[in-house]
Amino acid sequence: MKRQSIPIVDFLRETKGSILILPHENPDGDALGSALALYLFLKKKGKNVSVGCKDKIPHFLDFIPHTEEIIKIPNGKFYDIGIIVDSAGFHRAGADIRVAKKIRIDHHIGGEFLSRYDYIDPKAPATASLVYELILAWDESAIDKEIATCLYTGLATDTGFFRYSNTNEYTFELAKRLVAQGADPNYIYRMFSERESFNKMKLISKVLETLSLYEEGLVAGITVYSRFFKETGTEYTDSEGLVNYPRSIEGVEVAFALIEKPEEGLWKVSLRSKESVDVSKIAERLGGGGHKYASGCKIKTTSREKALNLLLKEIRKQLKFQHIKS
Ligand SMILES: [Mn+2]
Repeated sequence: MKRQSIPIVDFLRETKGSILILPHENPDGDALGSALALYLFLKKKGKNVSVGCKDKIPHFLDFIPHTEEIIKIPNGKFYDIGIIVDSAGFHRAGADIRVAKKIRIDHHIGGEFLSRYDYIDPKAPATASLVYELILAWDESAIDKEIATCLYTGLATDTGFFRYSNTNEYTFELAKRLVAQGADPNYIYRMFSERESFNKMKLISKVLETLSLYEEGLVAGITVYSRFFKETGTEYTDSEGLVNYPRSIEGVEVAFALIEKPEEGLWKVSLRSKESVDVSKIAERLGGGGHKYASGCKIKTTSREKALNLLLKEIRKQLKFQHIKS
């Protein structure tokens, strides 16, 4: 472990102001795990701290300790300090936030620089690992079973339970420490992965009907029409992770999910790659961002055909650029 001096630690140690911690909208395991771990730690340190989220906590993450204490934003309140975690910028909170000082803790490449207390490391396997380093630099003895569970959830979910390319010696070292500090790997895996609803299975079956291959099988995609949610009694958050189905096909280098959001007049795009293609480049050209292997963006049109064509054009460019396709 690194054990370095981290500017945000000294800043938070001194402050008496109110702190609002923010995961990104449609939060994933890393965003919520990181936010709640930092929240529990700062509370132990006697800080005036809250966690705010625009969205309802998805069922597969509701086991993370203290999710019931998350407040709904925007709430019109003013905070001295806003800390956004696992996000490229403050806009990712998806709500108007009134804070005097903005700070970012994140492992995405690029993004906004908000203050000299930002703690950003694109080499970190998860934002949870940065929160762990922050706590380590301040007071390791404060880590209890609940904080370890939050951090392990962030680390495990962002590494696909230790399968993705951000899984390395450091990832396991951190996991080992968190298990020693009380995180239960089997419990967290079961809670996250094995509590699917019957309705979600029905949604998956509808979505798989839309599965298509492009570019001689190098690209695979699915479409999640908003009517699917109504037809199966599911909701938008149930579309999380479906992009892993096209990704798992042999020979596929780029996988995508097109998710219809008619109320916003757009299609949300999730992009995944397996080995060589940098999908963050594709997402960036469409106004989004993320990591080499996992990125996302939004395409402003209600037409699925237009969204698909625009997306395929950018995917093709990236395949050519990286000489995956001649
Ligand atoms: Mn993350």
